Amino acid sequence: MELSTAYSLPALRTLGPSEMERFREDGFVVIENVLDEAQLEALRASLPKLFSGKFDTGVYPDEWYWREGMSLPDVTRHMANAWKADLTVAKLALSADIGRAAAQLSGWTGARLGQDTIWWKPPKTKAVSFHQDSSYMDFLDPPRTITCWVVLDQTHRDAGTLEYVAGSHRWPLTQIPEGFHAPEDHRALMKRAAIEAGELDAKTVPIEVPAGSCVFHCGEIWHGSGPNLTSDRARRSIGIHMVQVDAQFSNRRGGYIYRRYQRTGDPALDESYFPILWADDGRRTDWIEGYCASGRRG
Ligand SMILES: O=C(O)CCC(=O)C(=O)O
Ligand SMILES: [Fe+2]
Repeated sequence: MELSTAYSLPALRTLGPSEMERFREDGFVVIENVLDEAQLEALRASLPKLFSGKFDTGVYPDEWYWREGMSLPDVTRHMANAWKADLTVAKLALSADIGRAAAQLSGWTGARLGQDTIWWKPPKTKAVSFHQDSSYMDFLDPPRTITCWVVLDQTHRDAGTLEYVAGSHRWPLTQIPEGFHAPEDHRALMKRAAIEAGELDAKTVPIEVPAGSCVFHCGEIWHGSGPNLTSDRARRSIGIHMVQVDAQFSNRRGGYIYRRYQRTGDPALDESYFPILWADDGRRTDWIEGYCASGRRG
């Protein structure tokens, strides 16, 4: 295991026609045995550190929704772009192997990190509403994303695992949902979208996989997660949301957080904020390895 560089994940280097086919048909594909136990332990240890505001780099994540002593105890703990704060999350989120697999599955020439998201559901916590990740990508052209959902605990249908509607990536794209956290019925928006898509028999697939698995899903697929009904299982995961290497800021509205990183009069994505993980011409943002080792970006 390399401690001071972005994670090397060889299991993601061997995706073949059957994984491509699953991803194209279902909109998601499960790859098991990607992270080893040491990597998982290190990532699990970062979560309580981050949510108590202990940041390796001294820099805040871009989004931080749950705080000890301030937030409701029974909602999912959620944070975005923890890679800017925590060097262990950075080693995962900036992995070239995740970027290469994402580009391969999407048919892109390369992948940048759009953002990372932490999802921590302790026992007896509430659901996350079904949604399509691409609804949040309005601020980019093309408005597309692919997610690598990294599983830190063995998942279980009663412990609020992620659920997909296979094939729902072919339904129309909807607007950003309201009431994302702790909805009454986490599947309600998906059911409405299913009716609009003329899909009368939409079935959800609960993902039950071992810790260390990665699930890649395309930005258009409907997914969400139910409450953690158990009293003894944590459900922790990290989403790595990637965008096409040559994506640019769009002329549309949207992106109330990430558009702050747009330079005036310039639609280009800056590698300081949207680093290139992998590209078929060999490009990879040059400060990544140094940053993972020391927290410095050059
Ligand atoms: O982990 C969850 O419950 C939600 C994950 C998700 O929506 C994502 O990674 O895109
Ligand atoms: Fe999502």
